[in-house]
Amino acid sequence: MVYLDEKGTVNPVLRGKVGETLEITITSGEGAEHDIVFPELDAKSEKFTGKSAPVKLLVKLTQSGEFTYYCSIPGHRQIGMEGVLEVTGPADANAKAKPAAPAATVMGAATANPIAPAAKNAVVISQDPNAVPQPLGARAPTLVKYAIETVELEGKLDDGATFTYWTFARKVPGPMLRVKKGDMVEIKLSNNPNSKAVHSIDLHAVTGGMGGGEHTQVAPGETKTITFKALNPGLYVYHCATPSVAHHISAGMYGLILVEPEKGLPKVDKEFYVMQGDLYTNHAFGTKGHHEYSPEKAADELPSYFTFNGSVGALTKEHKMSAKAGETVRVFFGVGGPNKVSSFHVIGEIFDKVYSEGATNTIKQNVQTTLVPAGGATIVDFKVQYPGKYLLVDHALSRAAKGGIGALEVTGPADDKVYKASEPGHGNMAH
Ligand SMILES: [Cu+2]
Repeated sequence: MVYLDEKGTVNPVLRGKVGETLEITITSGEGAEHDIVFPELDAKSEKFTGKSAPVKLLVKLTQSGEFTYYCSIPGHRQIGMEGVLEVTGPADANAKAKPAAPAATVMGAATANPIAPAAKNAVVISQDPNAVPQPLGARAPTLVKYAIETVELEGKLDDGATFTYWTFARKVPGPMLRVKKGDMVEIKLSNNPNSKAVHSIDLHAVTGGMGGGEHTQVAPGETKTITFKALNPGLYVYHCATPSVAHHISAGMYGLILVEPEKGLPKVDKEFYVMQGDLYTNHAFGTKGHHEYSPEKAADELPSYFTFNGSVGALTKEHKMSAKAGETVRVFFGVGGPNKVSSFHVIGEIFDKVYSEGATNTIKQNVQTTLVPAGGATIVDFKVQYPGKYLLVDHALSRAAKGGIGALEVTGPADDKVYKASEPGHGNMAH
């Protein structure tokens, strides 16, 4: 991505003299959202897309020197949208006064961080953990087709808080895909015409083509298709692979694809779909109002939120995970990230089996906590033998207070040969 002037010069050097005002008229030649900023001169255009009217920006040349201009949409500067403005002439007296202390104080006050009101049209984006496709059974390899739309929308982040999510099919995580080893899998990716960014899909189950990321970069309103052979069984993460990739993933663009081994997985009574994400917003955890993505916090890897299935309370209030005592339970658990690994644990339970890192051919038994990498997954199986509330957590437990918690409700008779207490519990560790 680059800036072009009317002669077609890439990222042209702009020139002016101190005291002049530079007028820039700018449009977009493609679908994604852009802007132009001159941070050293306090000038910033409105954001625009291919559908916007041309945007005008006036830049007051208050001091001489060489200044940078670039697109402030995360990732765009890094992939080419950057140029230079040269200002010549005597330094202006007013401009010199600017860095003085009183002015700087006023600037500081003006750039406090007020939050916009929560988006009124915000929708529930959290994926239902029960939305697991049926096991495929013993069948011959076949052609499996998926059509997925990427959608940007205002979503509920927490009580009274909203966030601009980027999604696969309007949910976080995106739909769980389930195929069999040997299948040919067709992925048709469409980007909603109302999107502002380009999106794509990279599935870790794919061999070649950067997992699909190389050939699925779709501008708003576009559709692209890839087909791959599911060569290796296992549980794999998929995610958007458009720069800045960390932004697209953090904003919700991840999901899981299960490639069943030939004979499938052993049968269980209940299967669930859960994914952890670290979310970087421009306000602290718990602030009511509308949050936007913060590239600065992402660069420092300091998440304001941790989520299980996209939002705070997704698996404690929005959706129910339940089972009966005596049933066998399986959790397909993945970490979208983008950055933080998970020490996945269920409070009051032991994993009877763990398919570490989503590998279906090696099984560990009797595991308390299992490590799941960013961009990785695991399958855990356990039999629930006692009623109550079982909390799903990342055992880096500060994260539970930032939203990273879920609950599995087990009903049925209490077997005092399994567990016995002298006093009734309060059962309310999840807020
Ligand atoms: Cu994307």
